[in-house]
Amino acid sequence: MAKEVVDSMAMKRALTRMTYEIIEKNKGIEDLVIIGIKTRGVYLAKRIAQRLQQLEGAKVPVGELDISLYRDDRHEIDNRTDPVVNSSTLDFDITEKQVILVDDVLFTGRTIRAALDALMDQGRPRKINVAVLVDRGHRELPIRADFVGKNIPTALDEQISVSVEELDGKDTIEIQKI
Ligand code: 3GP
Ligand code: 5GP
Ligand code: MG
Repeated sequence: MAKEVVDSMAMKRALTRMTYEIIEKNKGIEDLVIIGIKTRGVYLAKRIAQRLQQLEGAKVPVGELDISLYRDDRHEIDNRTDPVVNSSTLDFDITEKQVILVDDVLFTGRTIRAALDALMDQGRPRKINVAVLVDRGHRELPIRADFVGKNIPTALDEQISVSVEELDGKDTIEIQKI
């Protein structure tokens, strides 16, 4: 049974707070680019970019990375397989930029590691920061997020389900046993 742990208002507030933190930490939005990890990370990246524009009055480039678990015969989520980057839509150069990498859930850290690899192949950013809506713990690599919406400690047999208005018709974060 799914239990709602974050409702629509709380999710919006968390994204707004993260946006303020990004502005503060980067001392403005100059040279900032935002890259979302598909699928839901992209919608969250776009929301942060919208808020940055409202608050600072300037457009920030938004790109997408498609990362999936590297196995053709995969029918269900298998965290024993390392993620790889499938495709990316970055129509801007990241050299010397301050990159904010956005994902919905941070778990083992393997997705972020794959994303960092892919970004490094594309140029030399001045700095990369990680923003996630949910940190559910259980890291397997020395990776952490710089901006966190909610820390939600989980058991390994629990799953976090993030819904976004654009895709799922609602903004919520739920937790359930699998
Ligand atoms: P997302 O693409 O919007 O992030 O990985 C495919 C989808 O499955 C993801 O959606 C994610 O929300 C969901 N998912 C739920 N639990 C897990 C998990 O433990 N590992 C991975 N990789 N994805 C999960
Ligand atoms: P990691 O690579 O850190 O183990 O997992 C991060 C990626 O897997 C994220 O893109 C996220 O979508 C997905 N993921 C891992 N655990 C969960 C979870 O409990 N819920 C959801 N929604 N996604 C998860
Ligand atoms: Mg994701």
